[in-house]
Amino acid sequence: MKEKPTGATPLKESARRVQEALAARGFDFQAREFPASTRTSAEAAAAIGCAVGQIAKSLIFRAKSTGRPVLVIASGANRVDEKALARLLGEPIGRADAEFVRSATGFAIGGVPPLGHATPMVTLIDRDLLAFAEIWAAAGTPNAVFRLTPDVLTAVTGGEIVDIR
Ligand code: 5CA
Repeated sequence: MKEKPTGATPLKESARRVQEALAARGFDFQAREFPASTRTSAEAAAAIGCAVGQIAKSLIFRAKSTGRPVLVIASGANRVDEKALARLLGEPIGRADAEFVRSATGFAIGGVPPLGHATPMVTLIDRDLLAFAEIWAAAGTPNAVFRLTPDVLTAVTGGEIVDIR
């Protein structure tokens, strides 16, 4: 049992912000903090004991014409096709750097959650995530995740379901 007992330590401020964003949408969930890293999809899946495809990774891209941030919530098993993404958005896109991720979301890479960001942004959800009964997303820190369903993910993010791999 790698998980810390519930309530053993107070949640980090970043994780608490995610929990509050969910609570504000009427969803009661428990962020789970692990002693092991959940920084990457593979590490998160190993710590949780789930399939890597069940990890909902929150990736930030930067649209090159408008400069707007774009959130893609992808299955941990998938690589995002940037050309397909550019076609969907109607402008070229690139990967955001660490600084852009931090300013757009308010969170550091490795802990970016699918909601509760500093700036609301266009959100696209990988259709492959819908195949799972349960999925896991980052909860604001590189050690915290929370479990949810694809339906809840869609509801709380207002994301559009697309084919992005
Ligand atoms: N907590 C885990 C599982 S939910 C997590 O956040 N995974 S993740 O895949 O969503 O976040 C890591 C992602 O951050 C990588 O897939 C990669 O796209 C991005 N990333 C990592 N390093 C950098 C970097 N130096 N610049 C820009 N993006 C980066």
